[in-house]
Amino acid sequence: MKKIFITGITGQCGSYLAEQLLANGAEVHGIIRASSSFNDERLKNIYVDPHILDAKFFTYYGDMTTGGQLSDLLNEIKPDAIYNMAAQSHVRRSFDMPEYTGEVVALGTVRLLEAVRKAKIKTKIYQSSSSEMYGNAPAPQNEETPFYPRSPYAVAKYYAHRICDIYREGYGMFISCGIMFNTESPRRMPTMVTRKITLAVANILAGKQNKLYLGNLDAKRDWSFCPEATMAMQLMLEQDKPMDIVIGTGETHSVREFLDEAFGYVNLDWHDYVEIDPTYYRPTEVDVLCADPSKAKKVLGWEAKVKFKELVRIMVDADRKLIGGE
Ligand code: F7E
Repeated sequence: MKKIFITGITGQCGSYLAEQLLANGAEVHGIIRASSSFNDERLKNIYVDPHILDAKFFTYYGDMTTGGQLSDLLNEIKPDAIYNMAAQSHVRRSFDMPEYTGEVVALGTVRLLEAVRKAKIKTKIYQSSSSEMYGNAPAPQNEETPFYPRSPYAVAKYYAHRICDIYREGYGMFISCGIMFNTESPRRMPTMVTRKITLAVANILAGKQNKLYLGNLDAKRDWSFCPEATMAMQLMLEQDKPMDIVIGTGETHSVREFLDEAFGYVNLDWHDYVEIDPTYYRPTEVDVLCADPSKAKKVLGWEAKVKFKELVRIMVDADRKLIGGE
């Protein structure tokens, strides 16, 4: 049985990954940040009491801002594979918390790599890199496109991406980086633009909200369905050699188009509800992200099946069910 260690297991992608790995018979271990409020809502489908005999799911309190505990845990668990999904992943917020973002995203990654190196564990590592690292490099972006990070988050992800490359080459470690374009689902954080919109649609229909305040509607993103993207991550670690691979749909759509699709689906006109609040603008914005996922198709045989329209509908339907008042 494979033992897997996941950082960021309480996040959107981390929780799907844990579910899929458990379903495939793996033993899954993950760290959860200590907090006075519950932050493990996304794990409710897979939680089991660790005392039961055949328990295969274990969580520990831990944080990417402290290295010693990561070392202790890895020495104890000795995982066959590690998925580094932990991040302060909100780009706008990274401008308000640049130091903390660097601490978790950049230094957190090197702490993890050092813990593995010092423990001398033979393990495969998956690093969640981000398409934000491309900044305004012309679309479509692929593995050869140069990076121009434009936010504290993106530059921290860039550090993490490069340090993985250095450890891979310098120490012969198996580290694969998925350059992930935006991944969305009903588990998306409600402050990310897609979920903010689909929750607003549900709340408006239920008579609980009458305005939606947004920032830049012209930005274009390549939005894929998170549980499909997490399958690609697993395929990356099934390869014989480590590599970097772009994961996305190959389509790009603006925030405005997302509004058209989400509100149009329930016969509402978003112009009646949306107002612009400049506080949501970013000091430096990334205009167009669009994956060229040809390497993923060629090497992993992976291709996004859920495309834009279906994704929007999945999210609207889920939020209507959540909010009620259908
Ligand atoms: O913004 C615009 C905003 O916050 C998308 C993270 O997973 O993907 C994600 O980063 C676009 C931006 O995601 C609002 O200016 C307009 O252009 O949903 P988002 P993101 O910044 O693309 C990458 C790949 C990651 O790695 C990140 O971790 O939408 N926008 N109005 C808004 N965005 C937000 N959040 N809120 C608004 O009101």
